[in-house]
Amino acid sequence: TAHQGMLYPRESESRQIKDLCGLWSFRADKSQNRNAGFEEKWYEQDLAKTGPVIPMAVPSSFNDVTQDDTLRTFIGWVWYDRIVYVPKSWKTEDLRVVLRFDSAHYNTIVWVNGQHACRIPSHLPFEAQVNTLIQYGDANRITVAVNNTQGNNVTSWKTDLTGPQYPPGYFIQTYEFDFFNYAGIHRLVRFYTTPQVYISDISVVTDLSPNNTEGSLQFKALIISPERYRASLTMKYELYDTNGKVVASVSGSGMESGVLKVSDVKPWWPIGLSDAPGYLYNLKVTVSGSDILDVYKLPVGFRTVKVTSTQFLINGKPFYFKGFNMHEDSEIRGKGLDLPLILKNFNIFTWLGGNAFRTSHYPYAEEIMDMADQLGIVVIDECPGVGIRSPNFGPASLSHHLSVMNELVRRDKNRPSVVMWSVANEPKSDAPQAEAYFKSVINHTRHLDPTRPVTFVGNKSPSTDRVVQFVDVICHNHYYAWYEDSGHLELIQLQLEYDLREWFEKFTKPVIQSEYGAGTIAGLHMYPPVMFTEDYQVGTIEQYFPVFDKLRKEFFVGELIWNFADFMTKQDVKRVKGNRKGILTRQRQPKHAAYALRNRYLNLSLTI
Ligand code: GCB
Repeated sequence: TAHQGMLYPRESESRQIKDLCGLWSFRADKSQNRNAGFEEKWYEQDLAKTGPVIPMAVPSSFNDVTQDDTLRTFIGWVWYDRIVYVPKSWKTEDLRVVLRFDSAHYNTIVWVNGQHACRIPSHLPFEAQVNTLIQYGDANRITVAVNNTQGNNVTSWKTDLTGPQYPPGYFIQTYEFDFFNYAGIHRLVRFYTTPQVYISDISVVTDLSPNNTEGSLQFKALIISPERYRASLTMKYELYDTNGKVVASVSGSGMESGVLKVSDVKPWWPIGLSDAPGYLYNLKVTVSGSDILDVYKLPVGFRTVKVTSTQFLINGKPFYFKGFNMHEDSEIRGKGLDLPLILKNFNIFTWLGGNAFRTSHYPYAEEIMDMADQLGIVVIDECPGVGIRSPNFGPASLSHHLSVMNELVRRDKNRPSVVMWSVANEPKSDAPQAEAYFKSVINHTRHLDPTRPVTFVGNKSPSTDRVVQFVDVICHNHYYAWYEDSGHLELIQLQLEYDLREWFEKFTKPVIQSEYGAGTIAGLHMYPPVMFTEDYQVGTIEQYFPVFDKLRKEFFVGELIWNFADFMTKQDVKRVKGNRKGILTRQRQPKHAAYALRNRYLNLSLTI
């Protein structure tokens, strides 16, 4: 059942939601061994009674909210709690009450009224049924402990560095990935209810006739029900168009799978390929006994994805990715969900003429994915495996990786925007152990979802790489005239064309330039261009374009610039208050390169 359940909480005739976001009480456990919270059982009473607390916003990263540097760089457990009233009306045998966290970074433990509710390692949604833990019509205390240190697959957590240069009990965490290790309760926290008989999961797979006029939707639902109801359940599946008209429906007793056919279907098209991109139907699933029991409405889009040796086809048409790598990152809230920011990002995105992004380097909030579905923006959905290298090709890391893929596919499998899975970013894919490791991860992902291509995003060369042989599309990162041949813009075209051709010639698979760019401090200018000026960023990307255009006619299917916006990183001599390769500043204002890219993207026809 790893691939089932955890549908996004949606209100319906049968489901209610109670939002638990807002200000919570908060404390970082700065005790010498970082373990006082567990030893003193802070979850057994109000956090404020066990020591001083500060208010903390949920959702938000905690790091940048205060003026306290020891909190910005804190390593270990932070504790949150709040009191919440649960309505008396929820006390009925017919109702399940579920406590849901959309995401917290990383290892998270939750208690309700001092009793353990759930524990989860990272990033993706987690939930627990809490009926027996709550007091109805009364106050309830929810306590959450979150730890920002990570398993040994990406970072190391060094404790008690000794020697004259460190104070006693000194902690540092080193990590290789190039974004700040923001932590906290990053996404929404809610109670939601379902009936005891409930729709736990729905999976859909769509298909289109060759001329895209007829659509079929295969569905599979997982209905959970107490034994006594099971024989008498009837399921109804109705497909609504955007005018609220039912265009197909089917029902039957105990029916958990089937097919809906739509003639004259409106396919889900990427932006730029149709006047009505991102067309979504609503699949309404109703479970009834003698009465209606549960109702869930799932947005669905009809589209197909197929990869040939030279093309990426959406609905049978060659698709060219023109877009961005992004990050969930902004001032003050760090990685915390922020709806105005999400809207601003998408408004800039469409203003720039983009049609695709990669969720570098972890799964993004479901609210972001919803927008991509609605706007017709194409997504490469990446799991949080950054820089995997030895010693992390072992069985423990592999099994963790497979279960993260289960969770990611479970969460995003029904999204038309998601056209490809990325299982990792820049692993050491030339290491001998990488071969068997990634063969397993990629095969596993294909098995979970046979309808979408699978890739990883790499930075090795065709002669040394051992993993590209398993992927459907080659995603290649390279920073010509930046990390090597620094300053030599005149080399980009030659090197880029040589590399891209070499990839294609060896593997005969379509190629995407999945990262390229140049660090740029907004406002710095110099001509002829030098590194870190806006002129150099424009000069860089302008060297890539002619090669992209030339190879598009052959096997090249997309360009994703690094990065949409500047973002925070750990402190490093190569970083100036974060990574400055954004074509926008961190405040989402355009650098000169944004205009250059906009000019290209708006004028680039999608068909060759
Ligand atoms: C990369 C990484 C990305 C970095 C970027 C850079 O290859 O995938 O996480 O931020 O390069 O700017 O160095």
